[in-house]
Amino acid sequence: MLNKIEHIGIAVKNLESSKKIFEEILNEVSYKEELVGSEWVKTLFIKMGESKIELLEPTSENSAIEKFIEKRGEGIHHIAFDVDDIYFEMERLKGLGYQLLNLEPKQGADNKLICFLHPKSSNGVLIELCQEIKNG
Ligand code: CMX
Repeated sequence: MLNKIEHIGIAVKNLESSKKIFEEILNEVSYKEELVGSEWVKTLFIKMGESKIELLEPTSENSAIEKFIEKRGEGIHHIAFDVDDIYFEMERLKGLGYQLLNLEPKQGADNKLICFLHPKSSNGVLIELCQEIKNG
């Protein structure tokens, strides 16, 4: 089941200056900064009700976020949906013909298993499925 919008990802050039902007707008202090080495990205999360805003700053020219900013500038990069069972949803969407970026879920930021759908198969919107990793 898809439960809610878990977060909206925003590509930024500089996490520090964007942190100030989004903390001011949301009137909320960020709760986590995390480097995701495998994705060449530094992330920062700010809570907003049941959802979050995730800021993403590229740490290398290999980063998809770097390519995105070069081509389109800073802005909304993806929408992430919280799911109960990411394996089930991946199979379901693959069966319907959607292009998954990975065959198995990957470890993402903020203690999540994640999988992206290619924006070409979803009207130009990059969609992330994410499932909280339950510890213990
Ligand atoms: N939204 C919509 N369209 C996008 C896009 C985005 N975020 N990023 C790229 N595109 C478009 C490109 O403009 C390009 O369009 P055209 O063919 O019309 O020029 C097309 O998609 C292909 O883009 P590409 O850069 O050539 O890239 P790939 O096909 O190799 O990339 C993509 C696939 C976009 C899904 C991937 O690069 C990506 O963004 N992956 C997600 C990475 C990410 O967000 N990691 C952070 C994870 C942190 C966490 O854990 O939360």
